[in-house]
Amino acid sequence: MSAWDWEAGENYVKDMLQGLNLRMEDKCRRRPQRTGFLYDDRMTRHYCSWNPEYTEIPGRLLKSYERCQEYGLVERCHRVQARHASQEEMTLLHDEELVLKLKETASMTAEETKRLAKKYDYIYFHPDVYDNSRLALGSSIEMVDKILSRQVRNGMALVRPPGHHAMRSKFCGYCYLNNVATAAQFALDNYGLNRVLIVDWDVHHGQGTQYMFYDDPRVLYFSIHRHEHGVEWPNLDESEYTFVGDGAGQGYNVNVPLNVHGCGDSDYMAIILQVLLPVAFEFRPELILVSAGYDAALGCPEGEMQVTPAFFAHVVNLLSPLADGQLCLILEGGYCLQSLAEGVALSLAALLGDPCPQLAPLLAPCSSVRESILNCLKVLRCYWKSFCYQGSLAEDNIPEFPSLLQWPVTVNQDRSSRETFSLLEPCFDVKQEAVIAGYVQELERWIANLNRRKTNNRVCLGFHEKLLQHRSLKEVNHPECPERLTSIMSTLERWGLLHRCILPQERSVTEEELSLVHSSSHIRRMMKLSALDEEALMKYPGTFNSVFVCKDTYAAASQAVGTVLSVVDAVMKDEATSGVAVIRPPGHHACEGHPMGYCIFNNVAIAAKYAMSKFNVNRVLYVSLHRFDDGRFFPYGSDGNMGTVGEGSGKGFSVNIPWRLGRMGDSEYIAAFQQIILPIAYEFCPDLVLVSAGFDAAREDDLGGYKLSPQCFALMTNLLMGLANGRIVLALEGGYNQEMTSAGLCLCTSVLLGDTCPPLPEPQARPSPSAVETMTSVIGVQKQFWKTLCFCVDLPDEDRVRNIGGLNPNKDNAAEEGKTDGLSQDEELVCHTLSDMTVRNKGDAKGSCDDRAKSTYRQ
Ligand code: Q9C
Ligand code: ZN
Repeated sequence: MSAWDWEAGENYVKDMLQGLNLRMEDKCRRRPQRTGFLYDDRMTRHYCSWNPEYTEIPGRLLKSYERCQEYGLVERCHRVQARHASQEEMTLLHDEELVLKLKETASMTAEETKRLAKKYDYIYFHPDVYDNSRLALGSSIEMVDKILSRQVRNGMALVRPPGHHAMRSKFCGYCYLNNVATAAQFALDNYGLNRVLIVDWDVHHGQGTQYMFYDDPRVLYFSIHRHEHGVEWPNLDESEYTFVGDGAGQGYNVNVPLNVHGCGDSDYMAIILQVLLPVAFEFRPELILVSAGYDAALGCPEGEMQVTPAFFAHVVNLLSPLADGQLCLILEGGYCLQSLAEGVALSLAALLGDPCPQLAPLLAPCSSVRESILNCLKVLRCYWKSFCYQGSLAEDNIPEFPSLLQWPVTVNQDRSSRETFSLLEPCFDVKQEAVIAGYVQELERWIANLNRRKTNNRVCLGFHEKLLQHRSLKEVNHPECPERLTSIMSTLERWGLLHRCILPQERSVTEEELSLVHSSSHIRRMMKLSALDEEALMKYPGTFNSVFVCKDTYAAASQAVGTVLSVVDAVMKDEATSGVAVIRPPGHHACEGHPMGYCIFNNVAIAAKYAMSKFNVNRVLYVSLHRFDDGRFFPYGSDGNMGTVGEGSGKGFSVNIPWRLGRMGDSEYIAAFQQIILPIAYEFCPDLVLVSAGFDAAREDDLGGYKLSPQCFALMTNLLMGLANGRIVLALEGGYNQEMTSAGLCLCTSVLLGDTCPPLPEPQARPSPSAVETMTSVIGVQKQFWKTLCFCVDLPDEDRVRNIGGLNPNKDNAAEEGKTDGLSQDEELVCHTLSDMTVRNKGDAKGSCDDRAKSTYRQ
């Protein structure tokens, strides 16, 4: 629906809600969704007999499997049986001759295979290579089949040999048959899929996979790889960012070449947030295949990178709301046994929905990676409308990175050295050996310090009858009514979510706890309400802005605080992974000395101070997305503007995203998460995430006037779940359309319980121009505090890019018209309304403050 038509809109919303209800009620009848896991020790048989130590060794599979068992993950998975690929499957993407040749190697002598191997780049043969290649390929297809036939939600296949370097008629780089590419083709052919995303996080460029779908828009290939301007293997021009696809496939091949080694989580996360997520959300894949190599991980001699094993779990979490959760990891490279095994195990844990181990506070990406990212955006922004945060560079301006005005220059490799048999050469020199030894030490420390957070219960859900007693005496139909909570509770029950949660210890709140935020005069005044008669109560709040009270107001408001504190207790004591407080009155407008905007006590602010004093964490980051309309929307004035960034030592720890002009929807909120909230949050590295979970930005909410879908709230929750080791607590704030609020909060709870994030009802559109302007202005204000916000720079415009060198001259048809539906639909101002979803994060002292000072761009 491009233009909002209220009548169609209402029907649409009804249908959507009905669909949601059916889906959710159906879901609780079904068995919980499982994670598929495939390991078969037959695939450990082959090795390089000329150099048995040589990197691609059987121990890779064994160690990975052992680590998954040590973490108790294997028994939680649904075991999928390995199987051989059929002849037909092997030739889906490969020449028959190639398959035949591979088959023949099984009966060749060692001398014969050695001669054959010399014709290829980094290839050895072994009598079992053919059988294992068939097993690896068949197993990859089998896992995809299990996922697409909905027998499992997602899965991981531990296979050898790897596949992504294998080409139609050439073996390459330890790969014989291309497992991931063939599995994608299988999905297209057998399930009629139209959109498959391949994420290749192996440190090498999966050129085999790239070639297979280079002109096919149904398969989006995304790869981050070591390149060093072509000096690094496989030394191909085609690994450059300028290779964006051909014909109908233009824009559907995304290469992010790394031109330095030593890249770590900060570099990789910048690529994920700036390049992968925008494209992936816009593409809306029906299936995600991951070429899951772990050779970018700390300690791997092939990659010489420094990605921590936990990073891969975060990528799994960030991708999991897409494709209805259908995510399939297929092993590729990874040659440091410890970091490989750890990376595999933590990825599998993430597929199972375990909280992601916390990453160290992110720094700015190094300048070379920043340059690579900007070069990618330069060539991709004509295909993907999500890339809209970079302006266009004036003709006579020199960019920070001159390469933005140049075509990439690939260092020409002397390929003559390849004539000798590559597998007999050492893979790295003495100097590199020392570096890697250092990385391995660091890795060992990292693994020793890792404590995987394990709780038996996923969600602690707080609610109390007393919360229903607060009500407006004057307006029976006041939107902030007790039915808001009863409607939520009954939906939780109907959707089968309630019994899956644990309940917190019942508790009230002490005056001391209230005074963490509020003045004693305010507390006393609220206490004394119970002594007033009805007439006095009706008149009472006259002096306050949008406040009503009754004689039970104090009881309810203090119970609301008590409930959220008890949920925080449960989460901080690891009795539950995360929490939800179904509470009212809401809190986030309440000030130190007075109530405001339906709020009596500030639930979330008290929870933040409480967690600081009781659990010894001492920094709070406040992030708020809200309707602002230049100060003309409640609560008015400039406090909510983007220039309000905190004071004193708190400077930079308040982040306001003040929307103006038009009705914001899913696209704008998702964009703000990708562009602003996630980078800042990963840089801040909170130990607890508190969400002021208001649902009045949802569509059909008369007070908010925005149009978010309930699904979008679940998505935002899912994106935040990677932070703080999964310690996230949602506290209800506004939300005055009861159906929307119930659906929204229940979907959030469902996601916290480990269910798949429901798909968004509409495709991602380009965020409205006013939202883009707001976001770039916010980034402009905040970038002095947060080093990860370093991508709002001007890029050469399309004509200029085209003139630089011959990139796809006929790409115009691929660029789609952007949807710009924000401006035309300015809403009337609605007074005395609340509309926002705020996020408050809390972190500890040893966090990033010092680091941030140091974190200018690394070399
Ligand atoms: N120093 C996979 O990861 N080694 N294949 C190049 C350059 C070849 C990698 C050594 C690496 C092949 C699946
Ligand atoms: Zn690799």
